[in-house]
Amino acid sequence: MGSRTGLHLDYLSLAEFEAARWAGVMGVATFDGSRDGLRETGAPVVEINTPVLGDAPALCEVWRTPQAVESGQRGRVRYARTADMLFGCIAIPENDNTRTPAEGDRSPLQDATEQAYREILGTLDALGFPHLIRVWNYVSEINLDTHGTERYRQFNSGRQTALLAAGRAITGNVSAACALGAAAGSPLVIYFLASHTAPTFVENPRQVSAYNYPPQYGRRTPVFSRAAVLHEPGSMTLFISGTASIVGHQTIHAGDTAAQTRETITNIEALLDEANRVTKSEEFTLDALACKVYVRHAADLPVIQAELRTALGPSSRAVYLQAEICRRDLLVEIEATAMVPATAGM
Ligand code: 3EB
Repeated sequence: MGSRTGLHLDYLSLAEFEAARWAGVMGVATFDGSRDGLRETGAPVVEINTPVLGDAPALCEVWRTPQAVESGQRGRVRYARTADMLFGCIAIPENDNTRTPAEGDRSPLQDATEQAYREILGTLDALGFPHLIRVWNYVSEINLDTHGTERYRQFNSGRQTALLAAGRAITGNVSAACALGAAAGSPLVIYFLASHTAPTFVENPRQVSAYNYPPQYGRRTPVFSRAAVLHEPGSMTLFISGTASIVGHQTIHAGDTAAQTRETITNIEALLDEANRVTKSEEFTLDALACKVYVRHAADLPVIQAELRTALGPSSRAVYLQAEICRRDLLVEIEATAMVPATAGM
């Protein structure tokens, strides 16, 4: 999906990707270890361990641009850049997570997260792309308690600490994001898009901003915006963060997968309305979305698929991955991207 002038996103099978044009690829994410043969693009390939569900074998998430692309590496960050945009990724193995922690010890995940974000933010500074638009975070065993706290909270600590150390905001103008589980033993994997020009960040009027969550969800808040709009000449891209069945700051419909899916779609509709309002556009609609759906229990796939097809229509674009979600009571999380013509005057 995408305009001729701006960023493009496609979800393709490996065969489709190999048949498609290679020019203009900024980055590729793969989800089930099917990256063989992708290496020689020059663009970064992100390997994420979240099994693909349904009938989409060897799924590739492909980010393309009509602009000239140059790829490179800085520290452990592999990247591809155009004149306006940066795609990058980093994978950091965690050390010795089985070691019995000493009192007050920092966890290996907190360290890995902090290091990853320091390298990412350092790369943005060095290459001159100050605006982090969208970040995808994959954390193995995200719901496991170690070192006295859940690993998602350890991740939040590391992320917030690194942002503060870099002198960056931890509320307000912060990137859209998602944070999901990945198979045990996977490294911490993070990929991102950044830009020269400031995006517009969007919050959901139905939800407390995540960066303002009360302390019951962890001493260090999750730092992300509910959505971000990238403005390019002739096009806009809306990045909707991982969205779930949360109203206010509370999970609702615990145990009911269908109701959680419907509530999540209601949250996404609220974000579309809000994105249209702040960009003075009418273009952001449910049928413009390409959705990536994270399913906690693979057996819930048919229920979630049925709800999504009802809400989005038969032509809806959605890919499904099995992943743990960062609250134990959440059964489904949906992220989405929409590329639409630019609004005059924005
Ligand atoms: C939520 O709304 C669900 O920590 O980066 C969604 C999107 C969630 C991003 C993150 C977490 C993150 O709080 C979880």
